[in-house]
Amino acid sequence: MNDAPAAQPFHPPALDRSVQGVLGEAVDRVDGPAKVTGGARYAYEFDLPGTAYGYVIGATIGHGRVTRIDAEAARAAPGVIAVLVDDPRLPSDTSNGKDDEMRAFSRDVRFFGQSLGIVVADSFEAARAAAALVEVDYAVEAGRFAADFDHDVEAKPAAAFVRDVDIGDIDAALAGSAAVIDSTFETPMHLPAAMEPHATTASWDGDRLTIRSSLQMVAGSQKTVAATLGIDPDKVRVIATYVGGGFGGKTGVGVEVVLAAIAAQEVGRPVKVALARRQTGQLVHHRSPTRQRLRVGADAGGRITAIAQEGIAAQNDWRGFIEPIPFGSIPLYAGPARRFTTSVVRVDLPASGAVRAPGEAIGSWPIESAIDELAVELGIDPVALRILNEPAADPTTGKPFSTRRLVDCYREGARRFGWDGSDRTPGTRREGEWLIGTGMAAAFRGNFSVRASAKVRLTPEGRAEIETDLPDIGTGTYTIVAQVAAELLGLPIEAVDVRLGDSTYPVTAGAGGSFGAGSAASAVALACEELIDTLAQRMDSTPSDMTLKDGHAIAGNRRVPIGDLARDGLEALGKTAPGSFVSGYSQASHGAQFAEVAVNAVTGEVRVRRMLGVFDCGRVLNRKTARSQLLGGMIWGIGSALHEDAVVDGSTGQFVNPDFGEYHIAVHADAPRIEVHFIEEADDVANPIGAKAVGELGISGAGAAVTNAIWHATGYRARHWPVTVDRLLTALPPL
Ligand code: MCN
Ligand code: MOS
Repeated sequence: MNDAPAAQPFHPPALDRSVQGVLGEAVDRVDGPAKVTGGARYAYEFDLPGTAYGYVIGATIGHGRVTRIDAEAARAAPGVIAVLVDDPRLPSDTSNGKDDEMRAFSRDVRFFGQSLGIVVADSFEAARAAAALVEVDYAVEAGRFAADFDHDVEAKPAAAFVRDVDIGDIDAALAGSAAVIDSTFETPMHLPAAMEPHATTASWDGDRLTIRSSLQMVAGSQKTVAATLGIDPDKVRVIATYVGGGFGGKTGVGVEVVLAAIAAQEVGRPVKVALARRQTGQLVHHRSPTRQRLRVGADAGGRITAIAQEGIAAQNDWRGFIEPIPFGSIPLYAGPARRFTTSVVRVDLPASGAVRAPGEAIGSWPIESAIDELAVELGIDPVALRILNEPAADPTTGKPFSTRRLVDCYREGARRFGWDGSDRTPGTRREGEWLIGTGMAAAFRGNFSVRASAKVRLTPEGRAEIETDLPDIGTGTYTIVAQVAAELLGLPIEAVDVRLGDSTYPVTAGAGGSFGAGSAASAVALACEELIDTLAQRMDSTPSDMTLKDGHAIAGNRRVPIGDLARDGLEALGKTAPGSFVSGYSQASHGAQFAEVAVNAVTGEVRVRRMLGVFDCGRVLNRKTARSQLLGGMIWGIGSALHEDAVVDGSTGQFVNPDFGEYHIAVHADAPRIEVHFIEEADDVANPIGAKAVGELGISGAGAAVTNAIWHATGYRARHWPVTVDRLLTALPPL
């Protein structure tokens, strides 16, 4: 295999020749039956012989020092096997040199709930009960438990993933503009709140560790666990066969994974650890709160003259991540004067980190609100204003777009939704008590080209077996990987077996950044290309003269079962890597979001009545699972606009509402009729299979469409998410 990144986009020719007809189709999830019948086993469901249960002991102050720990009562509690808190043999620093939330036994408390150790018992309940008996005294120190956006703002933080943009003279351009918007927005903390708990079963066989865990990234997690424990990565096997959601919160490994491994070694038995729901607020990263100032200027005709998005995020002193607030805005609109900045304020809280669509999920709201405000100011239809300011090339870097069908998304969306942008006067449509409004916004998510590899094996039985370490976190990986192989090798989908999420399988970058599907599907396609070459040789033919269909190879007048051609078991390893050409392009997924809301003029209750999105995400691998991804994102958009708000107690640094009882997300009753449509154009720059990001696209712009619709219904311009009744009620027009 040639590992050098290609200098030209490579489009596997088999993609254009294949006739099986499954790729892109709305194929049911191949793992669906296992999931609904309970056959799919998740990390906490492995019952290895002798398994013990661990419970993380959390600090009950937000900042300070532990002065005394007394675990005697806990050790004497029923069912307790061990309490690991004050044993000199324990590693003194598991922070890995950089991640303080990985500190398992530290006496320096940096945030509420930080691990002080672990109780191991013969049941979860016994471990949890005993953890409550551990006596801890503290020297409490004052902490910064709220993001103070007015003081000590650090510009250009070194860790920022998007570099600041400063082109032209913003102030002068705004001063000379016919219309100017200058608005400030605040977004709260969001929790990734995956349904499956953060859970791990750890077991040792001699010096070999196996971690069965709920993780988005297998190879990366293997490295982190090994580095944290100071052992060779080859001695660590990570298995994540089924993952019940992660939403960014499982992109790294949490301290409970390391604690499970240490505890299993200590007690000489497998140990399972799951975080209780309330612990996830403390031991899993959250989406940073932000303040964002938007300034946009335009000439009288509506052409943007200046655009600035200046954001401030919050982060603790150690985590090397800064919410990339303007990431998606940078390439979005034309305009000569441009300024996009990310600053940070420091807090004494658990880390903020990547939560579904870091950057766009919260950055898309202010910019899409400001564009809506500008349209009102100019008296131009917001759809027309966006089309008018659609750039021909990346307006910041000048690079060509790989593929960009945003204008088609606007037009198709407006047509299907029945958008009428002619009268945007707010508060004019009423149905009894209800004020009705419509709103729209752009959706965009930067697309990443990353490395991935996958093995495809053809068996004498005419089946294909695929292995890759990319997990399926609810996205549909099992299904799309099977579809690619079935399509290219001409096999019924039932003849493909997919094995995922194991560090013994070929490496991918994991399920993150919405790069999982495109990269892994490309690796599978490249492996299939190689197998097709061999099959063609064995048919004394060429790939272009051979047809693969329904388990047979057909060339000339011969039709041979593929299993017969693979009698010795054919195998190929496909590897994709971003070509050297990738850096010459600006690439993203796009979309247009439309929403209709009804706001009760008496109570302030908001009901989203319908939503519609049209999306450009390159080749669609599976219309059903892609649609589900976009639906899920759009529903999160509703939750962002109306419900989600993680609250921290300003006196203790404790999350007040980290469980599903109190952290309100959009649920079924909040999700209206939602339509998803695609504008499909394969993007050969993105990756060989031409598939762009889907997982994080649907959330982008969705909340903005909702709040723009609320403005149209009521005249209330939201400046704080979520738009709760108390915020809206005082701003409603008179009855
Ligand atoms: N897909 C498609 N056509 C494409 C791209 C994707 O049909 N061109 C479909 C496939 O079904 C694929 C899925 O969309 O499995 C997601 O693909 P992709 O956009 O590549 O995203 P990843 O596989 O990298 O998954 C991670 C992504 C991220 S970063 C977050 S956060 C997120 C998301 O997916 N978390 C999720 N969607 C989630 N969905 C569920 N159910 N649970 C989560 O935790
Ligand atoms: Mo997604 S936040 O990149 O896991």
